[in-house]
Amino acid sequence: MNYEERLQWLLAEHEALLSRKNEESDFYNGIYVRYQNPVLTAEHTPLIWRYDLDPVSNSYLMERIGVNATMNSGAIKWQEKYLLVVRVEGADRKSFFAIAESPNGIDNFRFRDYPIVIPQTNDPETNIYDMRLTAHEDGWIYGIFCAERRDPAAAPGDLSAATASAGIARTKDLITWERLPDLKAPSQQRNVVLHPEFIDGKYALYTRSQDGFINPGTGGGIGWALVDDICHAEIKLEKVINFRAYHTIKEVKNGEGPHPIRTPQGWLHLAHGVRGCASGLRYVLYLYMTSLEDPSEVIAEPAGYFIAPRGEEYVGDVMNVVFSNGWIADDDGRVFIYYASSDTRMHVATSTLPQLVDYCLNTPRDGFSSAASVASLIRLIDKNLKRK
Ligand code: BGC
Ligand code: BMA
Repeated sequence: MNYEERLQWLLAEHEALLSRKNEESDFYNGIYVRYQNPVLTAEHTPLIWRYDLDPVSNSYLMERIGVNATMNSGAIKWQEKYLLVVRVEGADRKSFFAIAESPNGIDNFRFRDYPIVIPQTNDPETNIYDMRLTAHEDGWIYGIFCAERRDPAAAPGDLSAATASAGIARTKDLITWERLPDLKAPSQQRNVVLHPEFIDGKYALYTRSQDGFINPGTGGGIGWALVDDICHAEIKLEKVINFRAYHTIKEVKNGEGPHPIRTPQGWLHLAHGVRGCASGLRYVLYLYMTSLEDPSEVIAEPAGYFIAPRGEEYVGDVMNVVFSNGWIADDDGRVFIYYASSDTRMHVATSTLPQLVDYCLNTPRDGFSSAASVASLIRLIDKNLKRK
């Protein structure tokens, strides 16, 4: 093939991938529907990002800028489209944000031509990732993300020690972003999420304090903090609202996913839980609910995970991981849950608010022992066997 033939082939393959229809998979649990194809992969990124399409300067039609992964995406419905603020990770390991939009939320996601330019503070970070979007009642759309820097206290030969803090940006049009100062906090913070409503006239943040870059240490779980001024956000008082616990799916770490969704029965939350095993850390997703009167008070939490890796989802750059920082509650009650598998690609699962609330309110809670799990199981078996 000559240059022109190869280019035409490349364009046709790319278009076929982007316009491929996504069908429901045969996975069934009655709680949510999984789809056959990922909604975004590195191959979905535009060819104009990766190739120099000038036959003179790129006669081999080579990739000039490699993309490694499309993962942990924030989500929002915007002008009748389902929009993801995707964490795109380059072959150079730097992450950045780019918007991909779809007419139906399950397929035909297309990236805009340009990535998002996030202005830097006067302490520029090395890497940014995992944006949570919140259309706040103050009229702005906020994006809170992790801003990572080399640990200033690292020994000269230690090129891994890092610090995580919460970067804050806001926009009104999802095109131009204003950067606010990073969240001031007594500890490192990676998973910070803005609650969509004012609480007692203040901004409310879900937090996850951590003693070190990886280790939550004494950090007990997902926290809650009220902030007076989002333009100079500072955590003064942080209380833990969703605790880690021994021998659960969130023994090692947990963190809020996207912001919770208001339902008549309470705020519906999606979070990730992490446990250690011989092959490393295992990341799964779980749901819990908090009260409408006090969003920091947990009122329901099913035992165990809601989504865990399955099939090809296990495989990727960081194996055995599902992670979510974006979901969309549609006007008709449908919920689109966007999750990444193994830090590599994006998927969607769909459900409805009544189903997810039913799941939260009627799935047995964790009894924290094998004996308690057996007791729950026997209660269900008894109930089923007593039916005529
Ligand atoms: C990576 C994140 C990861 C974090 C903690 C960062 O350098 O980019 O994906 O969650 O380290 O392991
Ligand atoms: C982190 C997260 C994600 C990532 C996960 C697994 O701590 O913040 O960025 O998906 O680890 O690598």
